[in-house]
This record gives sequence, structure tokens and C-alpha cells, in this order.
Amino acid sequence: MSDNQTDIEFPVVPERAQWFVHDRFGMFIHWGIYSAIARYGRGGLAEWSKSLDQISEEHYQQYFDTFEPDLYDPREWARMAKAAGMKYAVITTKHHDGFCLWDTQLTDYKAPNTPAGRDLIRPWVEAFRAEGLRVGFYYSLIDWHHPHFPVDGLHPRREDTALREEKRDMAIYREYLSGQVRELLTNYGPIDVLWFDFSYPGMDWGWARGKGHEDWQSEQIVELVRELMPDVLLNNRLDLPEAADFITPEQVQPRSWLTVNGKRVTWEACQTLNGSWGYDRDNTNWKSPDLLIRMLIESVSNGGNMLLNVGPTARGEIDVHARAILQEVGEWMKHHGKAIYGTTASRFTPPPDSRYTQRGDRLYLHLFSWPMGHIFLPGLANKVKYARFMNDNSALHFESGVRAGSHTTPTDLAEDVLTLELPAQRP
Ligand code: FUL
Repeated sequence: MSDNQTDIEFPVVPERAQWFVHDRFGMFIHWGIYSAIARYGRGGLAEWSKSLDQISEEHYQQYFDTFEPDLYDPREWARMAKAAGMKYAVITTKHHDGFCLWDTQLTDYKAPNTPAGRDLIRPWVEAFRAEGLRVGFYYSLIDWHHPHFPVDGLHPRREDTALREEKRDMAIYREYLSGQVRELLTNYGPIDVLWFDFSYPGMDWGWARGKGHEDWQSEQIVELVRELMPDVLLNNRLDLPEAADFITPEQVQPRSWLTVNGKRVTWEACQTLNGSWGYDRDNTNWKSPDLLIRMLIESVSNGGNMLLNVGPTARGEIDVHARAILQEVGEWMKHHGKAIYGTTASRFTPPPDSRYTQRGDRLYLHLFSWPMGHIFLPGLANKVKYARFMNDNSALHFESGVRAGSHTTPTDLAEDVLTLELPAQRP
């Protein structure tokens, strides 16, 4: 190994997660009755409105009574995800507000009882599967609607929670929770990912007494999940590190391979398009396609995945801004997807402002800024047979080693550098 290679210890990926580390790029979907709430430019986390804006149960009911997603066409969503280069998708079956998008038998607080009038998860699963995408369920452990949900300090109204605290019976909530997990894992065929959200161990916020995973006994949930669906991938938000197939940094872009107890693990960064997960009408804080592509590269070059979120509208559409962004990302993926799928971190260290991804002996160099004529790649002298652009497969000229005595070559380069010639314009 040369000085320019790092000694990466690649984690052993179990059979059931092989597809996940290959596919790298997925769609996250946050959709529910909160998609109708206008936060009037307050920005951020629309799906949290009930809590952030202290909306009472009675007031929140209006969004349930009027939930009418007449433009909902999951096949269109699936086509958009596929065209964006995404290989899997995860949808919120229930978010923190407790509203269920499927026809659960365990509560009336569900889509079939709104003007939507039906199970919205079934057609979603069918549509995404039909497009060849893998499917995942997000399920909130937190439930602001359930009368026996523990006081968690995040609850929308302190008055409400104070009342609940005395009466709550965790055993009842636990039964509800596991019953719903059972429904989700038995009624929709094989599911690829189960994305729980979220446990908060040891929380001590004075008046709040939620204990997170102790409250719902995560171990038992894991047991149930493994019994019903041994191969489904579980995220880490049950707060049982040993049971997690992958960990889930949120709205942050890790700059190195993530570790748990010093060991590299499988991970997936989840990212929003504009800071909010749920549809947030007045939020125009859109990330550019260019930035999102760099985030994806950043993830993969550090051994991770990216789950990119869309928040469909209350009518059931992915809105024009999100759509345009996905289209551009898809255009890039069409030409550069080979540098993403099945690739991972490289042992080679890239030059500044660039990243490597690697699959076998194919090394992909991603340039975040355009170098001036040449780029010098340490450690690659005499190691490269052929170099080309990805967008058009046009060949690139390169030369190994520092040209001895040449006045055109910087003198501070190591002997093992490879010089890659680049056109003046980025293709
Ligand atoms: C968080 C949630 O509280 C957010 O609303 C969102 O679902 C995000 C992916 O996870 O913990």
C-alpha cells in the first residue's frame, strides 16, 4: 500500500443488505394530513406542525376531515423515482401525528376514514414494485394521537400530555404498536426496509418522562420483526445498535465512513430537498441538483447511501419544484450512475475538492470544481490502463510520474503521481 492509500477495513455486509449497499440511492416520502398545513414561511419540518405550532387535537382534526388526495398516482411517483436513478423508496405509513396511511384495523385514525376513502399504502407498494423499486415503510414510534402514548416532551400540547400522563398505560400502546408492525409486515408482501423513528433513551426534560426504547421495549419489536420478516432491513432508531442493519444520519453529510464502537457500519444519510420533510408550501429553500448530486457522491465515497426526500402535496402530487430537481438529478444519474451503483469508498486519497468512488478495479473520480488543465492524482502512477469521461466515454490523456526535468511540471509532486489532462471546459 502506498502513502496515498488509506487502510480501509471494509465492513462485512450480510447477505440481506447486499442490495442496499449496491443500490445506494433511494426516495424518502413524507406524506400525511400534515401535508395540508401551511406554515406561512416559518420554514422547517412541516410534518412537525402539530407540535411546533401547538395545534390542538380539535383543530388538527380539520386536516383529517378534508384529506382528499385526488391527484394521487403512485405510479407516477414510482416513475419519477426511477427516472431520478433511485432504486428503492421508503414511505411514512404513520408519522408522529399518528395518522395512518393504510387500512389498519387498530385505529380509526386512518386514510380510509378521510375523504381519501381507501388504503393509500397498498397501491403505493404495488406501483413501486411494478417499477422494479424496492419498498420500505417508515413507522413512527412516537404517536401524538394515541391516548396511551407516553409523555415525551415533544408532544404538541403540554396540557394534553399532562392529562394523559396519569392515565396512560404503556402496555396498551405497546400492543397497538406491535399490532401495527404486524399488519405492515403481513399485509403487503415482502418489505425491504423498516424505518422506525425514533427512540430517545435517557431523556430528562423536567416535565417530560419518555424513556424511548424502554417504553416500547425495542427488543420485543426486533423479535417480532425478525420472526415475521427475517430479511427486512432495520434502521437504528429503535436504539439497539446490535439490531440495526444501518444507521441514519439526518440532514448532515458525514465526511468519513461512519463507525459504531470503532467499526465501520452500513449507513444511509437522509436529506430533504428544502429543509422540510413534509410538504411546506412557502418554503423555497431548495437545494440545487448540483448540491444534491455532490451529497450523493459524498455519501457513496464514504461508504454510505442517500435517501432523498420528497413531500407530496395534500392532493397527492410531487410538486413542480421537487419534480424539476429530480429530473436533473436523473439526467446526471443516467450518465454517471455507474460511478454510484455498486461502488464504495476507495483506498486511494483523492486530490482536493474531489472524491473517489470505486467498484473493483474501476476508480471513479468526481471533480467538485474544475481544475486548470491538469489534475495530479497521487499514488496512481503506472496503475491506470485507460481513462475516460463518463458522460460520453471520450478518452482522456494521462501520463504517469513526474516528467523529469520538465519545466511544465510542478516540482513538489510525488513520484507516484498520475497527471490527467482535462479540457478547459467541464463537459
Ligand atoms: C425525524 C423526524 O422527527 C422527522 O420528522 C423526519 O421524519 C426525519 C426523517 O426523522 O426524526
